[in-house]
Amino acid sequence: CMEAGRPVDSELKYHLMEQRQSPPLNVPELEMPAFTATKVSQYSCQRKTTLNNYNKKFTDAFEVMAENYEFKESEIFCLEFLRAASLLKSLPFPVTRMKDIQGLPCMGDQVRDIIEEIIEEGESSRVREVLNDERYKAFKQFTSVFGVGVKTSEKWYRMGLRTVEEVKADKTLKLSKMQKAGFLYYEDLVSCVSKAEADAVSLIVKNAVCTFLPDALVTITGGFRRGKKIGHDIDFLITSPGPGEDDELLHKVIDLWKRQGLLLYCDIIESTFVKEQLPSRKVDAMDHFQKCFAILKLCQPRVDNSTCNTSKKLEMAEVKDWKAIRVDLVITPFEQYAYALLGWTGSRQFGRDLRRYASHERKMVLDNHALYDRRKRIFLKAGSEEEIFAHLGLDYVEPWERNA
Ligand code: DCT
Ligand code: MG
Repeated sequence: CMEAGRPVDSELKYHLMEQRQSPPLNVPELEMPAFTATKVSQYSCQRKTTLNNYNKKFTDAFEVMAENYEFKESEIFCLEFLRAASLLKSLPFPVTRMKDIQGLPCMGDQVRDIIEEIIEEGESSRVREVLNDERYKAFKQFTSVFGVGVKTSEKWYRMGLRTVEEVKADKTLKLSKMQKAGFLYYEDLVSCVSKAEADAVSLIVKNAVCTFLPDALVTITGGFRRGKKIGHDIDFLITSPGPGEDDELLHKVIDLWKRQGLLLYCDIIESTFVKEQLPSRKVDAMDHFQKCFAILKLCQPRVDNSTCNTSKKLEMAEVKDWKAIRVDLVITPFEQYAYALLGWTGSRQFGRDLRRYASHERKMVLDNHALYDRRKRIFLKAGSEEEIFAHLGLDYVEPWERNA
C-alpha cells in the first residue's frame, strides 16, 4: 500500500484507515481486506495475533493495570485488562480515535477510559499512578525473583520490605531453595534469554536426551516457538514414540548435567497424572506431567586468550564466562504430546481463551493432557495441533499467530 520510507501525512493516513474499515467496492478484496469490528471474536483463539503489535502504547498500559490487579489478587479486573490488551494486539491498524474501537468486544468502561486518555493526553494518569505506587513497585521487584510469587511478596511487603536489596540484606528471612537460587543468579535471570542462547541450550538438551533415548522428540515451546526473539526462560517438551514410559529419562539427563557441572539448580516434579480422570476444570491449573524447573550454566564463548601474556590471562580468568538460564523440561506420554504442545506453546492468554471457548461454546473440557466431549462423554484423540483445532471446530492458528 504505502511506499517504504515515504512519510505519510496525517490526512492520507486518515484516508487509508477509513478505507480499511469500509473498503470501496472497486478495490479488490485481496488488496484491502475488509475490517468489520463487530465480526472480531471475543476469543483470542479465533483471532490471529502476530508479534507485529500496532497498539503497543495501549497494550503496555493495560498490562501494567492487569499486573497491578494480579498483585491485588483481583482476578476479574486482571482478566479484563489482559483480554483488552490481547484484542488490541490482534488489530491490523493502530487505534488513533475512539471511533476505531467502536463495536469491538472486550472494551469495558475502565479500558475505554484509559484508551481515551492515552489518545488525548499521550499517557494515562491511572497507569502513571500505578507505576509510581509503592506497593506495585515493591511487588514488581519481589516477583522478578525466581521462586517469589504474590503470596511471598505480600508477606515481605507487610514486613516493611520494599526492594530486592532489602530482602537480600535481611538475614532473618527463611528462603526456599528456589528463592535462594533466585537471589544467587538474580542478575543473569532478570536479563532476558536471547534466541541465540535458546538455540545453544536447545543443542545441550537434545544431546543429553538423545544420549539415553535416541528416538526421543525434543521440541522448544513457549515464546520461542511463537517466534519471540527474547524470553524469560526456555521451555522444552520431550516425548518418545517408543513403547513404554521412561520415568528415568529426566533423572538421567539431570545426573549427566550434574556430572558435567552444568546444573545450577533443579526441582523435579514427578508425574501426578491419573488415567481415566476427567480433564482438570481449574482454569490455569498446573498440568500433571513429570517436569523439571532448572537453572543451567550456559558457557559463553570468549575471545581466544592463547596469545595473551600471563597478567592478561589472569585478568581474563576472573571474568565470568557463563550465564545462568532458566529452563523448563516437560516429559509427556506420546498420546498426549499434541495437547501438551498446544498448552505449552501458549501464550497464556491464548490458552485461557482456548479452554474458555471449549467449555462455553462446545461443552468440552480442554487441558494440557486431553479434550473431553461432555455431550458424547468421550475423550477426543489428537496426533497434532491441527486435529485439536478441528475437534473444537476452530480454524487452525499457527504458533506465531498465538501471541495473544
Ligand atoms: N504453561 C502451561 N502450564 C504451566 C505453565 C505454563 O500450560 N503450568 C504454558 C503457558 C505458556 C507456556 O506454557 C510457556 O510459559 P512461560 O514460559 O511462562 O511463557 P512464555 O510465553 O514462554 O513467555 P516467556 O518469554 O516470558 O518465557
Ligand atoms: Mg517461556
